[in-house]
Amino acid sequence: MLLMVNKIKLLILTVFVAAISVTPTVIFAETETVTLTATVNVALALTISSANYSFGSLIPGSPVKGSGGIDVFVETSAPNGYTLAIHDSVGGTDSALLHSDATTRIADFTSTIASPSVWSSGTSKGLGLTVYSADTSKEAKWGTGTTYNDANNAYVAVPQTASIIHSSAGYKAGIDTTSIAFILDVPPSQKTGNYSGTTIITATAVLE
Ligand SMILES: [Ca+2]
Repeated sequence: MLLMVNKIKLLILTVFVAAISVTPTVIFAETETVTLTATVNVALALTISSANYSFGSLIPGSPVKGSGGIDVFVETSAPNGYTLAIHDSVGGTDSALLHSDATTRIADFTSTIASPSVWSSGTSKGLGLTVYSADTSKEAKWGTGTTYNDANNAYVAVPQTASIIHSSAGYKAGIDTTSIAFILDVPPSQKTGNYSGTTIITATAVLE
């Protein structure tokens, strides 16, 4: 009898275990969120439409302006825009244009960046620079010209050390373009021959 009771208990236990095994499994799930952060530092890219500016042949007294201006392209994330500066690293009133004798130079135009002046054909002499177009706020001092050879352009000497010729304020999402051009005339006494030289354009991001 006792054995029978135990068998019954065993049977009950077996049924009970089987009942647990068919209970659906409970699935637990949790989520976590990953927050991404990054800081982009200020960058600036400067390119120009042409690295050469040829005046060709010049007859003293008849100014020449080359065959087109140079577009200066600046792309920057700077919150307050950028400035454009120019210099020639040549002291005194000399321009970058140096004779192949390595001694004789063509003079700078007389007006300074602080106060550009319109070219007086036949009277004005030297190498002059103008800013004739700007996507952002061309300064009024550069005159009302809109093309590289516009008679309403106002010109300056290229200084020895970098000086700002244009300020482009504010952030821009794309490329900002400023256009510059040169003019050249010399006195009748200017030594004949070939002259060449370089000027340097600098774009500087304005952070604050
Ligand atoms: Ca100069």
